[in-house]
Amino acid sequence: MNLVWHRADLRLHDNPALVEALKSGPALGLVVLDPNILQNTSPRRRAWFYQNTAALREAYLRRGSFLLVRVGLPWEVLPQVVSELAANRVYAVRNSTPYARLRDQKVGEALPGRVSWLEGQYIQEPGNIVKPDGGPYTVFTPYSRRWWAAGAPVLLEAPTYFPPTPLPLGLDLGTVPQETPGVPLPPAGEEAAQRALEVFLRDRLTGYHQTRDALGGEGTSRLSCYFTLGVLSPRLAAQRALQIGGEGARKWVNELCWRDFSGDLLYHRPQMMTQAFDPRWNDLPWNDDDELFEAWLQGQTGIPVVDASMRELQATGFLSNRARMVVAQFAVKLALLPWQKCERAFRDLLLDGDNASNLQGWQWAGGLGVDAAPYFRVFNLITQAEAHDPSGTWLKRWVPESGGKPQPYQTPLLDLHLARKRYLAVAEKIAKSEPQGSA
Ligand code: FAD
Ligand code: IRF
Repeated sequence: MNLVWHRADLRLHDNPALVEALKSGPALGLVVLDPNILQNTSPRRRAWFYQNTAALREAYLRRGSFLLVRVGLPWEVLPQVVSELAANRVYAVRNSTPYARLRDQKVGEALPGRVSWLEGQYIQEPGNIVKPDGGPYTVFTPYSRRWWAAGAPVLLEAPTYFPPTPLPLGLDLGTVPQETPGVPLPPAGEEAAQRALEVFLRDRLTGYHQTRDALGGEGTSRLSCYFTLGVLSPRLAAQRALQIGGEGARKWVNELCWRDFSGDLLYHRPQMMTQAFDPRWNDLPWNDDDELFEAWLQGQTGIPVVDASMRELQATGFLSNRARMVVAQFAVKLALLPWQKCERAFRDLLLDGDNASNLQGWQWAGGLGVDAAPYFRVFNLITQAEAHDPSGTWLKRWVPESGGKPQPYQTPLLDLHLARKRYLAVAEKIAKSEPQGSA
């Protein structure tokens, strides 16, 4: 019997680890509740992970197999479970964050020669799309050209049936904890995710390229929380969209390419967890002001578009891409808040929070050297709201004090005009300074 160790692939469909494991007999699923991850995150995110683990357990049961749940450090837990069940091998979908790589190396050492790592978290695995000279890409557009040319990997069906699995007598399957999320969660599990995908494809894919920038996020799929935990296969999503085709579909799949690009950037540059992608930007005059940080985080700056965004995020765990860019750029370029602290707090609020995408998003919006984003681009926070929430409905919903108007509803905590000048003055100096070689 083999074990399928699920981490960021809480699904049975399009799961190469599962398909490989079933090639040589019965297979059991395993989720290891890892204190290194779970103690480091927020109730809403833990609750979302637990609910999707519970849904995966149901999916196994319906097909006549089981999902074991264990608590502890994976390099200690896996050898125990392997011997408890006399399992042959462990199969897992590869992950590529710095912690995942360290963890998986330790697990490999604890079970020498008995773990198989498969590709499946992304459409194109981090590290696979390289420049003609073999080096990694740092700019999105050339990366995306190669990505599109690489073609899509083959999709794998969910097994409809598992061979009967002999379980040791009295085996404890383990329990999935419950936690109060504090925000309403979307329906968990791969079936719910696939239904949400189909609804998006039917209703919004065709116009996606025109509606995706709305601050309220009504034009996009809201599938990110499923992709982050691998509840939905990005390969399936891309294939379904491209079957329908059109400009909207191409634009949408190009966003899945951004997801892959994010994974690739972090894979090649683990230091971007804490350092600016272009290290010259580490030298911005950061202002570790607790009051300003809290006001930003709680949506109390006095600037409607910033406050609406942060209040929506606090209340729902989701935020549109446009609003994410606005608040990240405000925090980095105008408030000069230490970006690492903001990135971390922001990720803990997001149901879709993901190391690679969040780091890429912060470093891109903050002009810290990711992609070719020009430093001198500083959003006008009034015209952003006018352009992307023209009716003011979204502003009014989250910041009723604003009456739906984009102008500050009280004296802002920051003089936007001065802040912009201050940033541009330093940024220009940094941009003209000698490149230190990218991080
Ligand atoms: P759609 O527009 O429907 O896009 C489809 C999918 O493509 C998304 O579900 C997502 O998986 C992927 N995607 C879309 N845009 C991006 C992007 N710019 N970068 C990477 N992947 C993308 N995305 C996360 O999944 N987790 C994060 O922690 C995260 N943090 C971000 C932080 C900042 C500051 C910024 C600017 C962006 C961040 N993003 C993050 C990217 C993007 O904002 C979200 O993926 C998107 O808004 C999710 O909504 P959706 O599912 O409706 O997206
Ligand atoms: N993966 C695990 O193996 N064990 C856990 O307890 C995990 N908890 C998580 C909680 C939240 C909020 C998210 C993801 C996980 N994951 C867990 C999946 C991780 O993304 C994956 O393990 C990755 O390899 C860690 I969001 O770097």
